Amino acid sequence: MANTGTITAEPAPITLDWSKTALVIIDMQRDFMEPGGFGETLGNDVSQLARAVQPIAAVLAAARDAGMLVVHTREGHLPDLSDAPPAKVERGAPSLRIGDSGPMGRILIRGEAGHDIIPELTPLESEIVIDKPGKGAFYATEFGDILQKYGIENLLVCGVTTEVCVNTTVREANDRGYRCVVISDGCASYFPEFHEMGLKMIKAQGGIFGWVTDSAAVREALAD
Ligand code: TIU
Repeated sequence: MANTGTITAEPAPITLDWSKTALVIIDMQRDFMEPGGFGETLGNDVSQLARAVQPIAAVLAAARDAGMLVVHTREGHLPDLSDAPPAKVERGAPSLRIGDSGPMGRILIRGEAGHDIIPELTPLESEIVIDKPGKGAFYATEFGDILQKYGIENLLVCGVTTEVCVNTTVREANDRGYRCVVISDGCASYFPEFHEMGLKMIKAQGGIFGWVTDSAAVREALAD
């Protein structure tokens, strides 16, 4: 594999040094993807997210083959809820609140079955897993330090949901100087229109937050 590759993307193609690039997979957890988890307690149709799994699995396999740094994130809270702001726990009228017991254990709590990454995308022992209490991967985590340690300048970003944790993380990363390339078919939302607009917001105005590509274009660039 060449050290650099050019990904077809919008608003323009982007050439990346693979040794300075990480694949970041956001919150592909049972709590968002499966019935009985946090996503469904908020009133969402979780089946909307399934379409992102296969494209992510394909990019993950290619990234592993290429020896790329892979980072998985998980949204969730400590069992005593000490890292869960009341403003988050008390929000809205969910069927179960964060910390309540559900069919996959306590909702959005670290160590519970619902907090696990789905089996199709289980991290390898060698891969990094960032546990985050917020929507963005940088807030109150070691994510920034780890990217710096590995000399990362570019992020290939996918996961769920497009307009919430993916967009928040991309905005945080963009302000910190990372080039973010978002994999459109590797993201999904409970609201298809938010998915579409969430991607448009990233690539508009000459790529105000980053670039948008798809899983086939990433695999093609990695295979070159
Ligand atoms: N509700 C929703 O769309 N998303 C979240 O609460 N978290 C993530 O996006 N991971």
